[in-house]
Amino acid sequence: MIGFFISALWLIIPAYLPNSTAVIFKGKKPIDFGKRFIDGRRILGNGKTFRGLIGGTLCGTTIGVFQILISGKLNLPDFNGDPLIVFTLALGAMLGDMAFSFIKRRLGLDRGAPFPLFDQLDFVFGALFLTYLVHGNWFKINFTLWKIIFILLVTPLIHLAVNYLGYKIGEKKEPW
Ligand code: CTP
Ligand code: MG
Ligand code: K
Repeated sequence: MIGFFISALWLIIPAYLPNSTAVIFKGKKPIDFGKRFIDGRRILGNGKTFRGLIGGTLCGTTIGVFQILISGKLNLPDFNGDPLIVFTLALGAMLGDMAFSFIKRRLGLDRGAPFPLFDQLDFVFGALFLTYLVHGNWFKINFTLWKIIFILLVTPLIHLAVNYLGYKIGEKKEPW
């Protein structure tokens, strides 16, 4: 039982890390180049920068490769020993985060405005979706329905705790 919880969290770590490290890597150049959408609002907003995207993806991939290396010793999922799988999880996380910034702007929510549950889960949706698309076989074997449900339930709690920490140490403007 405990193995189920630990392996579920283990599988999603390469997607967790990009989100928290993007805050630390935050850059200046916004991915939407400051451009506006047809509704007159920013496409993504100043909270999505190239540095954040690249730094977050690299950090997620790095920890994933490290996980691959130690997975055998710990008897945990080994991502097929494939760095592309952990890269996909990390990149998917950042793309999911961007996708929901796009949706937030369309809903008229300013950068940083809270969008409860979606702020906490956008990167998980993105990571799972992209990995399902690109590595479908591996995904179906490793992300069972119960693991996905567990991840969706526990992630908002972990996310809030980590962001609160980031807020406290001054890296984040809002505690969400
Ligand atoms: N960040 C970044 N580049 C990214 C993602 C995040 O630079 N691709 C940095 C930004 O400084 C951002 C912070 O990480 O403000 C926190 O990320 P997030 O909460 O996702 O962004 P918000 O500022 O809340 O913007 P949005 O309303 O668009 O989600
Ligand atoms: Mg936010
Ligand atoms: K977000």
